[in-house]
Amino acid sequence: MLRFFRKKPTPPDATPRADAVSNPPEPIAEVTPAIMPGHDSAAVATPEASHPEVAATPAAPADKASSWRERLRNSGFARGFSSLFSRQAVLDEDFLEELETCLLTGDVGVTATTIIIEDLRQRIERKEFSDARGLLDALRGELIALLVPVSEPINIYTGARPFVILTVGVNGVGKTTTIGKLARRYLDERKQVMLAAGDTFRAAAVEQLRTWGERNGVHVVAQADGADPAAVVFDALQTAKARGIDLLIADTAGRLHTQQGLMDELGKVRRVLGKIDPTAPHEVLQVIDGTTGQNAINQVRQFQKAAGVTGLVVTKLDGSAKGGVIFALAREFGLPIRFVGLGEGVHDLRAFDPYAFVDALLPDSLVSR
Ligand SMILES: Nc1nc2c(ncn2[C@@H]2O[C@H](COP(=O)(O)OP(=O)(O)OP(=O)(O)O)[C@@H](O)[C@H]2O)c(=O)[nH]1
Ligand SMILES: [Mg+2]
Repeated sequence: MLRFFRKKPTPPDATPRADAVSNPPEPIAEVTPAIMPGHDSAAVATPEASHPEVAATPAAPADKASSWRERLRNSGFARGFSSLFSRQAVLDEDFLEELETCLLTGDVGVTATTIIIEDLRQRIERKEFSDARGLLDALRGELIALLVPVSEPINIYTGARPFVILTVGVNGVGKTTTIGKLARRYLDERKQVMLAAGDTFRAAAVEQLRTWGERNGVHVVAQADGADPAAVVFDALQTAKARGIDLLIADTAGRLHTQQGLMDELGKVRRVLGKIDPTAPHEVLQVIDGTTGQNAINQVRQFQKAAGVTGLVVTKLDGSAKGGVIFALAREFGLPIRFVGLGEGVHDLRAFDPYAFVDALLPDSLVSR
């Protein structure tokens, strides 16, 4: 356990930057109201530079926060906070220890937890706040500050045609489902979408992707089971180019990050895409199961090495996932979290919004200002 109220040097770059909270990033392609500067002047009031506390940071609009909260209500993280805060504890060492336990058991990870707790401890020593409410308010800011730098949406409007997304990840994390949801999303933006059935390993995989294709009226390029996945995506990119498709999304077979041979295969898939378009794939999207816990860190490390991951999707946050792994991933890699999966339905993929996410995890009373 970490000890509180003791002096400990803070690593130079360890403190979450308060300015990250006060300056939401410029939106790129997909903008959510909670992070759109100027969208709602009341909601996005910029905190005074000299007072970086989060009391002044934008709260997600109430309807949005409640819809995220509805989906995340089973999160162990949310439940832990709710129980801690409902006890109206006074701000003492025991309270901070409980908070630390909450973060650790919520999958936030030791590194991010240490940073958050140490920062809060220093702020208590500076008497920036003196009650539990003030502390939780500060915590909200710390959590948001960790996530704001990784809340950069995918920008498929780069001029690349087609823009190619390669999805990767371990078995069963939600790759194919995410592809189905993404197809729907971009069809709704009036983009021409095509899918590549690069999972030739599992017999039912092509069928599963075809079903999503049929549901959305999207063409799926596929070959027989057991075909070389690199050949499938090569063929798909050629077809997509010839047809002037805007967005090609390639599925791949789930693989354990420890299976070196299968991991190397992803490198080959990347290379053949590059033969047709040297800038492809434009996005390597790793899908992470939000219930995985700290193992997600190893997964990302290995897929990053093998496939050059450029963005993350964290799925299944609607279930029993603790949700905290998002903070651990943000701290460890700084890779953009493009989307989160909040259910199995076609519309249950949300562009990641750090304000709505954090506000949904924290007790109601804290965010309804
Ligand atoms: N509750 C919930 N379930 C999800 C979500 N995303 C995916 N799933 C479910 O997770 C299961 C696995 O999803 P798939 O899309 O087949 O996963 P995959 O990564 O393609 O699996 P492999 O191809 O076998 O590696 C399915 O039952 C999906 O419905 C989500 O955001 N929430
Ligand atoms: Mg699949």
